[in-house]
Amino acid sequence: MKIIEQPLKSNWSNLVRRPIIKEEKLDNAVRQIMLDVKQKGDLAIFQYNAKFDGVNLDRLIVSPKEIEAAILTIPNQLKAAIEVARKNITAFHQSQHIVEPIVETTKGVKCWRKSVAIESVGLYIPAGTAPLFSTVLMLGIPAKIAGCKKIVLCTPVSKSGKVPASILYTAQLIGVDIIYKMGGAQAIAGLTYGTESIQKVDKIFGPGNQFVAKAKEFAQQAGIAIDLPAGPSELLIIADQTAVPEFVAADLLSQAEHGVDSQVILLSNDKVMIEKVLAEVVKQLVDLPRQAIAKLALENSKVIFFSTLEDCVLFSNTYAPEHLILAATQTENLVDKITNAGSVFIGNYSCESAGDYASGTNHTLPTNGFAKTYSGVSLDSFVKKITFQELSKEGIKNIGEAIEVMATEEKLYGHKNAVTLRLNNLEDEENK
Ligand code: HSO
Ligand code: ZN
Repeated sequence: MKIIEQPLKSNWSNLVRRPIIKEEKLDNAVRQIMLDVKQKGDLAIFQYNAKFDGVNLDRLIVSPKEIEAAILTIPNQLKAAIEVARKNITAFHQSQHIVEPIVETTKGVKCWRKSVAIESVGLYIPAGTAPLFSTVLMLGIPAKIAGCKKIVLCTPVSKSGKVPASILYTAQLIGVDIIYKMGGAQAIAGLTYGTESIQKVDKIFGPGNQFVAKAKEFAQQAGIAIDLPAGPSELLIIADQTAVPEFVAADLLSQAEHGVDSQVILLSNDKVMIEKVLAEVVKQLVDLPRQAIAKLALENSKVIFFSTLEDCVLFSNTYAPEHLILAATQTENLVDKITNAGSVFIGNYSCESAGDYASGTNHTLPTNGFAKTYSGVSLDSFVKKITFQELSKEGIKNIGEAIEVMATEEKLYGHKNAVTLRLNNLEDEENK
């Protein structure tokens, strides 16, 4: 990992830049996949599944028998672990269900807002080198709490044609309606346009590789909502002299093992701490089964020394990390200064893995600097909020004149008339 000392503010914009992905080729390839699926439906999906995943299927939908068989293979210990996560994720997301009050803004003018579930949602679950069944919990639980009527899931399958048992188990546990065997851009295309066997959805959720992320962009252009613009996963750690080097190194590696394009960044105001953490990284890396991936990710990563913790937080705000760990004991002061981050882990015992799996917060978070403007997935992601208003006779009398004056100023006499007619009508009524 590259160590940088006290970089000048003028250089920060270079340091926060993420590796650039070559766009043009990707754009053309994904555009073609979207078009093929739109025109040829299931046939195109089967063909792309064969081409990219090397699997020849005769149906896309997972059968009830396959699900039953998968459930039987799940050990009790794993079931119990999933239950711990399910309970906490449910509790946290349930608490986001807030019924807003009816507000009488002026006597006779009542306004309120209600959350209504998005009708159908599609969850993309990456499989590949690591089947992320935890993402089924993170997306499926809030979808259920929100009351989405149709929840479908898609995930790529390997040559065996089987969906990992942990994904099937978790999907049935939280009540997913249909599971499709398809991944990559073709899966997003299927959810966007619908095919003979795939139901088109209103909103698509979930992380994925560059192809999936690009396809979600196209889906958006086709009028389907998406959760977040996705990019490779990131972790930034701010460690002071009270951090525990073993913990910090383990956290950096936990994120680095996700993919070769993962980014991990360590900021510290203590040079000795930096040395200890780096030594630990080398030590712990040897025992990681995914060390080849983690090593490559570490090559992209940075260690930066700042003389103050304030500068560490300022830099972090400029970087806007997906995950931020404050590996320190006196954290209150720092927490207040955080303005950009997807999810924050406070103190030496709050590892990112806790939020990745079981503490209750969502692990679908904004990457690539989008934490400056976007929030992670939550209950809100599965609803839209409709505003309502009801004006009584008294209400329109109270604000009518203001509307007339404003509409006149905008030269929109039609708008003004809609009020004037009612006010005149009320006056006639009163004079009878
Ligand atoms: N750190 C990942 C989520 C994840 N980790 C799933 C393990 N499984 C992106 O936030
Ligand atoms: Zn993770």
